[in-house]
Amino acid sequence: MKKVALLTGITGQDGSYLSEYLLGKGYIVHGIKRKSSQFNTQLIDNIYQDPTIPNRNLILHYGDMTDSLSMTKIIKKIRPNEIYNLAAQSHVGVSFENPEYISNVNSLGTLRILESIRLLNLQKKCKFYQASTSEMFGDLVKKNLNEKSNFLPKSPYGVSKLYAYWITKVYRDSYNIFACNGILFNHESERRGETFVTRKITKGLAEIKVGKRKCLYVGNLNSKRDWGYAADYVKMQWKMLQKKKADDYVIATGKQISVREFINKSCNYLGIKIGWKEKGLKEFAIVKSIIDKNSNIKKGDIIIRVSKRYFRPNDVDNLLGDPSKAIKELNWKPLVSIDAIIKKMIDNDLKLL
Ligand code: NAP
Ligand code: F7E
Repeated sequence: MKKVALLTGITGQDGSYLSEYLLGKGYIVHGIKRKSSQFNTQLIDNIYQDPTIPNRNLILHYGDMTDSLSMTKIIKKIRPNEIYNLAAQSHVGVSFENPEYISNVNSLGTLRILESIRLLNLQKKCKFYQASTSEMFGDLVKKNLNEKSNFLPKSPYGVSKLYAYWITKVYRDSYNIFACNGILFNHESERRGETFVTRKITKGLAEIKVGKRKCLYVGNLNSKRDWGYAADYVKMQWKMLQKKKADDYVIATGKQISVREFINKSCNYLGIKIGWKEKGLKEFAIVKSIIDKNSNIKKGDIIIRVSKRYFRPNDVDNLLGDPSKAIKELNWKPLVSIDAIIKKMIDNDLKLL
């Protein structure tokens, strides 16, 4: 019998990679998508329209994390072996603008699924994965963060995800549901949303390179992140649910760089040598030389500026994970370096242009 998986957030970065991975493993994959005014399935169209994948193996349902009736109805109909709860309002900056909605989706949405598993008596049949996040840590602890570190979230997003993390543990301990938290540090890819800083940089610099844009405006350049590759990380989401015992795992690379270094590396890959001038909100990057003489950029062009608009009321500016437990117990190690991620993202953004 084929295993049946249900993915919330199937239209997002991780949902698209995980569905490909599960289909490759022979799963029947069901995904929940929101009704939107425009098509929102771009990231899964390749598999949805793939003639080699039988229609019955990838099935989409309309639903919403804020609507318990729709969620319960789908779970009752499908009776999945595994649920991957990837849906979220996932932008930390935006969570300061709509904290109530983000909590409804991220916190109560998780509770709604766990309650459905319990009320439908699926405890023995259905395993549950919760997409937890390094944002729950905040940045007060400067050393490598692991499963035993304290949580000190600094944004409505971080707090909403901390509720989801704890309610997952509470349902595991109280009702014997096989429920795991994957505490994933930032992971990026060609499919990353365009408002997250890495994709904003790779896409923005690609546009500058081909003459479609003059300058890119960013926020906190000093913020450091432990950036990994999304297609690599989703495999760990599956692996957690294959263990004998449900547990929580940090997935990270154990290395970090700043936003400024990410820009330097990206420019380097594009053959643009830049220098940084001034400090704080006045800081900018100026072109010192370019390898490609046919490029639209000239020496002396200012291609990056800082804008107050992209600062958050409160930012986590130092995140570094310790993935030792996952390396040991899930038999894993991060495979894709930050330089390789930048190359993949820029090559893709140039191709799209
Ligand atoms: P993403 O690209 O932003 O995808 C989020 C998904 O959630 C999209 O499919 C989105 O649908 C869906 N969604 C949002 N609101 C919804 C609602 N009310 N009802 C139903 N679906 C809704 O995020 P991602 O990068 O793939 O991340 C996957 C999960 O991991 C998220 O929970 C995120 O918080 C968490 N996480 C991400 C990272 C990271 O670095 N990427 C790290 C740690 C944890 P639409 O397409 O309709 O918007
Ligand atoms: O910001 C700084 C910003 O929005 C990274 C989500 O997937 O990972 C992600 O959250 C850093 C922050 O990701 C800009 O202030 C500077 O310090 O790319 P980001 P995030 O906030 O780390 C975690 C693990 C998740 O769980 C989330 O779902 O970069 N930064 N300038 C900027 N950030 C943005 N977005 N735009 C800028 O212009």
